[in-house]
Amino acid sequence: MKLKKYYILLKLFIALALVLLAAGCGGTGGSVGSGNADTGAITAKLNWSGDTSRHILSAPAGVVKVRIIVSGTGMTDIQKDFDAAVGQGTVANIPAGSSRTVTAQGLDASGNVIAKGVISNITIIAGQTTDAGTITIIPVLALADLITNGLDSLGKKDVTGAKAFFKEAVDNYPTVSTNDGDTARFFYAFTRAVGVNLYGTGTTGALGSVGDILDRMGCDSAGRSLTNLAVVCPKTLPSNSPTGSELQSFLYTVIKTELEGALANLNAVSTSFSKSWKEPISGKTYISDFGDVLVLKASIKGALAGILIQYAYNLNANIATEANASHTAQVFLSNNTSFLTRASGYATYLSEAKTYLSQVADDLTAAITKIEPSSRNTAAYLINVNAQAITDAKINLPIWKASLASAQKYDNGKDGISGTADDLIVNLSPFFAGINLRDLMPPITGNNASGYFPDATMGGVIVQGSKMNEDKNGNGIPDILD
Ligand SMILES: [Ca+2]
Ligand SMILES: [Ca+2]
Repeated sequence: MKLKKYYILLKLFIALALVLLAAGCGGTGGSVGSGNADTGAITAKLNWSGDTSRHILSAPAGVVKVRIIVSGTGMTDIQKDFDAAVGQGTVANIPAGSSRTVTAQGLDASGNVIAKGVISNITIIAGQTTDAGTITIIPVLALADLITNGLDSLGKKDVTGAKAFFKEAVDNYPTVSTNDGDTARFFYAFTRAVGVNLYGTGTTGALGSVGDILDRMGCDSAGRSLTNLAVVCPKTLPSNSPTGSELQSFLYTVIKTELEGALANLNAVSTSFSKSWKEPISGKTYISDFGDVLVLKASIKGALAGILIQYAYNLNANIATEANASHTAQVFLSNNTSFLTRASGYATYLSEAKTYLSQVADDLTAAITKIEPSSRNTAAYLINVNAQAITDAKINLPIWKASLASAQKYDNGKDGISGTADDLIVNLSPFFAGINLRDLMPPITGNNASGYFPDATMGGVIVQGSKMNEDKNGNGIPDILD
């Protein structure tokens, strides 16, 4: 073969290869233009048959749209939709990096995912186009099957497995408004709220899971079961154990994000939701309904408020150093002079916490209204409440909610509701404006208080009736700390 002829053939081959790359096997692929030096491109072929030995050219009936999602650590998901009939498309600007996952979804006219395929461990190189290979796409399970599988897993105390099924259900059927749709959203929220990941994420940067914390503390990988936790950790903590500040950031980023996601799921559950299921701890079958949704919302918002409040304060300390040396509280505090002082940005975090806590009162009030009727408040339901607790909550919830913003009276019963001399008067608004908690501490000697609180009102929170410095045994130390 002469050189010139060979050159023409080579050019033809390259052109053909480029066309194949762009079009995949006739399926919808992503071919990608790179916008700047930090991003790369990806191309993939889609095989709709579930049989990798042959490529089926077109998407099956019912698939009107193809969604390509590129995800990975340290990047925001990049997703783009293509008309299934078009057969090719471009996804731009994928941040360079390794361990990227490419998900291809076949969407029906309602936006439900009816077929899906994933290819993982793809490396995106800046300025280059990576061939991700062939993504085999197979039909996903029906919503009812995903719910059955999820509840079965839950019944077997496999919270992590259940969570995966419910996530799949919510991800694949985001627009279904039936009771099955509500069931998926409720149980995904429930399992993601309780189903923390006890295994390491395998990343070396910021803490990504509870398992990462256990790993850094040198704890055994055995015994990491959500329903039967029995993890053994070393007596001497490794020097790279998480610091107080790292734990705070973990709560604020990882856990808060997960809880906010759960809240979004619950906000999409309709008031008519009702589902019978086997609660794994007792093994009994209960009904969950919108009353449970409201109680779960209140619990999650309470947890979010807690995360925001802790983040408003400096709680940093080298935990390993302090714990390994068995330092007393006195030494700990002198080593960590900023501990319990306000962190930068505290006003914003405390204000957000206050808003959540106000909503907790609203959600619990709505839950009581839902649960109280005698037809509903029975043992057949997961959450039922005794009559006295309902009466007390109706009195105290409005007072507690109002105390977030202004001084409120809790009657002590001695001089009746109308008399106020005996009342405990609380105003939480100074707390949410931001109090330096370090300044409110009593003197500490060794591990014990050695004097009174400097301010028995705790920064103006306890307006009347404070017993913080009550000292009936006269030993110079508040009785609540004796
Ligand atoms: Ca009174
Ligand atoms: Ca005392």
